[in-house]
Order: sequence, then structure tokens, then C-alpha cells
Amino acid sequence: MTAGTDTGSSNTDNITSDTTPDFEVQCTGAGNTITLYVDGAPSGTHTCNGSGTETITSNTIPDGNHQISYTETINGVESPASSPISVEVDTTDPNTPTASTNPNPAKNGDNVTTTVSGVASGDSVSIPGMTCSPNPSTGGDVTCTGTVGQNGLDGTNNTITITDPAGNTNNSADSGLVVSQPSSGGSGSSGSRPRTKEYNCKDSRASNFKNSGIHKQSLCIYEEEEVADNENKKEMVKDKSNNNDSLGEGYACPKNM
Ligand SMILES: [Ca+2]
Ligand SMILES: [Ca+2]
Repeated sequence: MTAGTDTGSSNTDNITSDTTPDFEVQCTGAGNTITLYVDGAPSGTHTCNGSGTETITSNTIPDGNHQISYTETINGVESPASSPISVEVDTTDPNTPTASTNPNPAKNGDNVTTTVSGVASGDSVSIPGMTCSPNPSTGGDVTCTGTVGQNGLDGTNNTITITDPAGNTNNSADSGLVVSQPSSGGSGSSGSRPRTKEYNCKDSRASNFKNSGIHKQSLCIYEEEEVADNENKKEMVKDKSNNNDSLGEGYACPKNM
């Protein structure tokens, strides 16, 4: 089978979703006729242009495993068939798996595991931001792991993609991961907000703070509050020596001081 019609993860495995794949055949002379056989039945002909490797396109081959061979007819005499090769045509999308995710909901920094069940042998599994194994060797359960907040794993795209060796895909399932976003001021457990970053006032981000003439010797505390998905992130700069002394809020905080 030609590489161009051998679809999927490998273009040399003779597993394809192309129902009319091309095959390389050997011609011995112009005008000779190549006849392709699928499981012993004729499935297309090709008239040789000359001597050497040429390509024949099969008639439609149904899904399943098939034996492919060909003959060359010279002056009305058909040669014996070539040694057959095994070909699998697969146009069927993988089944939709089931999935469970733990912990769920999860917070930033949590290591999350999604178990994807009902994966067929040879099919591979992918979820954005997660690493899945075994992949793609065996069927059954596939385990995907990731850390919330890394590699784009943030609960916004949890699509589970199953891909079979022929390249057919199923995107119907979802890991269901929910990333919790505690309300502003939340604290205590791992990943709580607000996240506080400290900037020395000499740093460019806080230079205006310093230049305001106030708290020249202070460190600023820069707070980045993560709130619900549909709210804007709040930013605030405070005097480290007195957290109640709020000096700015919003993205313009350094600029306004
Ligand atoms: Ca292939
Ligand atoms: Ca399939």
C-alpha cells in the first residue's frame, strides 16, 4: 500500500481508513494489464505505462481484514498471482469510553488522574494537558495524569480523544474535570487564593509605588486574586508593613501611583 493511502499513526502498517487504497505493483512492459485481487476477487485494473514500479488504485474495499494480490496479463496470458499482503480497512470510529477523574473538583497544583475505560486494543487516548498510558498498545483501562495549572490543564477543555490505528477518532467523552476557584480571600488548603507575590519597590513593576514618595523603604505585596471563571482577575498592591493599607487595585495599580 502506498504511504499516502496508508492512513493513521503509521503509513507502513497496511491499516487504513481509505477504502480505495493505492498499491505499488511491478510492470514488465507497456500495455500489460495489472489486475488487483481482494480476497481472490478482481478489484480494479491498471494498464502499464512501461517497465517498473507503478501504482494501481483498488475498487472499494469493505471494512475488515483482506488479502491483496495482483496479476500481470501479457498478450492475453495472465500470470500467477503475487504473494498476498494483509490489509486492514477500518472506517469505524472508536467507541465512546467512560471516564472517572480524581480528585474532582480539583484545585491548582493538584495532581489529577483520569481513568478512561473501554478503550479498544491498539487505540490511543489523549486529553489536553495530561499524559496517558499505556499508549497505544493495549486496550481496557488507560490512565491519564496531569497537574492542574500546568500544560493547560485547567478544566476548560477536558475532551478525551480516542484514536484507532487507522486514524479514526472519537471525541465524545469528557474527563469531567472541574477546577474549583475559591472566592476571593479564600485561604487554608493547598492552592488557595489569593496568591501573593512580593516585589521589591525597586522592581520595575513597583517603581511607581516607590516614586509616589510613600513607603519608599517598603516592600510591596502584589496580590493576584483568582476568582470565578466569568469574573475578572483582581490585582492589588499593598504596603507589606501594613496589609490593610491598600494602595491600588486593578491592572493599572503600578501605573496609577
Ligand atoms: Ca496505517
Ligand atoms: Ca476503528
